[in-house]
Amino acid sequence: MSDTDADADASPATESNALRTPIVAVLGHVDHGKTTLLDKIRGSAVSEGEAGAITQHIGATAVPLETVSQMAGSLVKPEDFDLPGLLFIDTPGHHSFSTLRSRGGALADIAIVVVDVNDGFQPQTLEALDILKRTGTPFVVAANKIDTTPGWNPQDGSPIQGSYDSQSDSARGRLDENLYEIIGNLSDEGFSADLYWRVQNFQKNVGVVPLSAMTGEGIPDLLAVLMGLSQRYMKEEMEIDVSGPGAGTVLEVKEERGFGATVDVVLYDGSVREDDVIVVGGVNGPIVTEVRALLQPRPNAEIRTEKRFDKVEEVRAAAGIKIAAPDLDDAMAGAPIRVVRDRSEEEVIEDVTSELAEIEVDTADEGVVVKADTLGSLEAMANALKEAEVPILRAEVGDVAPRDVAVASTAREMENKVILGFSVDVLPNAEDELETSEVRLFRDDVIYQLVEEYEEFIDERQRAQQETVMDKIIRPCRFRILEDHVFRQSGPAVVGVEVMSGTLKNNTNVAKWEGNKPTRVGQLSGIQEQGEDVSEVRAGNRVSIAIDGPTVGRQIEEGDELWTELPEKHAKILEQELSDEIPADELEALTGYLNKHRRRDPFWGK
Ligand SMILES: Nc1nc2c(ncn2[C@@H]2O[C@H](COP(=O)(O)OP(=O)(O)OP(=O)(O)O)[C@@H](O)[C@H]2O)c(=O)[nH]1
Ligand SMILES: [Mg+2]
Repeated sequence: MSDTDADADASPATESNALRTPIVAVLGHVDHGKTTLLDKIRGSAVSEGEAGAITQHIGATAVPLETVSQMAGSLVKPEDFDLPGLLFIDTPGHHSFSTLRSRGGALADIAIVVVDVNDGFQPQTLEALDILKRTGTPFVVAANKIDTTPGWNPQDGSPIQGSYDSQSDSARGRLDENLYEIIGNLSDEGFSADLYWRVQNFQKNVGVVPLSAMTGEGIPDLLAVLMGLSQRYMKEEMEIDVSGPGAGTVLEVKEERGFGATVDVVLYDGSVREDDVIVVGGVNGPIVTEVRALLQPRPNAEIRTEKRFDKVEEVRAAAGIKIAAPDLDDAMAGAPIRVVRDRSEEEVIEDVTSELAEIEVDTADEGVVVKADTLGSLEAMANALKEAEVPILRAEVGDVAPRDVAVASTAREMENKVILGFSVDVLPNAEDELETSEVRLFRDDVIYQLVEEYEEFIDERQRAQQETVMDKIIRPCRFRILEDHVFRQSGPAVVGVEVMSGTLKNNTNVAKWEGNKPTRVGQLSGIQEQGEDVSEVRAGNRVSIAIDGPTVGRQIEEGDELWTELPEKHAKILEQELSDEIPADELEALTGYLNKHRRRDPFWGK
């Protein structure tokens, strides 16, 4: 440890045992209490300082074993553990957690899914569970805000058993009801779950820990479960070569006074030292640079909000660390970062490139433009769009730039002249371009909402298009001249008819089938229903109509079956595009008309 200075001892991972800190991701729906829970554990007030109390970026906090055992009291005895503590990753509830990758897997070793006991499962709860399922990450559920149960008698900082014992039967009953609802919801999602003290095997079953991030009751239990789980099932995975070249994931790219662009990183393997050459995934490919300064947040401090960093010479996994180095402006949140050290630079660049390639999105020749704030969210967007069968022309990390507008405007179809922006800003000059182009921009901070907004736009457009088509198109109709209902022979002929199928409209051409051919007999010039002029009449009704052209007894007769004459093009559109939109009787008229034509010409209207 000769090259480690005194400052670095603040890192929980500097002991020679080479067991790294487990990485614990805190996930859950907006406002369910993730940041407050971490605040309670680390003794800070990050949540209160957040704009609108909403977490915008992923953060990291190293909590040493001593702090954990202080909080957990008798439930966590430091001598029972040889893990150095826990590294907590806070995530924004409105954001997808898949930002957190490491070498193709999940960055977190373990997760806490925070669920508000009163609010229950919400969209981001499900999103979090989906990702945990996909990545096979073990997790516990923190059933938070138990103090809001009506009639609750708070027991600050107490283990849950003591807290339970101090409640009235009715308060306990209410809480139990909510807890069983959560257990039921978990089982609906395919997880076998129970209250944590009933769980024997945490690898098979999900433990639910009732707690309050506000009063701290139940938090000792949560910490005991996390420590127990890590120590028991993950010790092997925690054994790393702490002096090997570091590997990590970029959480955020930030300007820091005096340093320029810096990256906040979660280091999950090896170590990083001052003057190490590093390779970082960037918007325009891997960036090779040299570490100028390693800035470590103090223990129990959130890297996201910390103002005072200790400058250190070396950091060992697992840790949250701010790295200052030249040329980091184009670094990408969510991208890999690797220390070169005794390997060849090419080899490490290759490593980073292939990891970036894993996340690359399938693109098509025609599709929408996607922008997202991090690689992980870009990947999540791409997955969501694939599921919704929306093709992507180009997908990139970064704010909406003029170039994106230019690319989107080259699309042929209006529905592809679109930019979908997830958690990104619009650069001022792109704003101007958007105003003068046909390109539409959709922006949101929730992936599924962004996809939904776009789908609504598509539906709306299709509906509008169909309506204009329907307005312009001639619709099929079959009708019959009634016996003894001839009111005028000709000029125009006025007869009583019954509409058999479809809708009869004024000003349409009337045809009669003779042999295999329709003959136009004239044009409808008036419809009267019970003495009133109408412009159309539905199947099943009897009306009198005036037809310009024919004479009754010559071109038409009592009892004749007549049809609205359909242009071939209209018949084709009706059959191929609108057959789901028109009523059954009209479809029958259409089929009848087509069949008659096709007896002569099988390809008519095709
Ligand atoms: N009564 C009570 N309120 C709580 C508890 N935990 C959190 N809150 C409150 O719930 C609100 C949201 O808490 P946060 O910790 O910011 O929630 P979050 O999950 O981090 O939210 P995002 O970061 O936006 O996803 C705040 O007003 C907290 O004070 C709890 O256990 N009891
Ligand atoms: Mg938060």
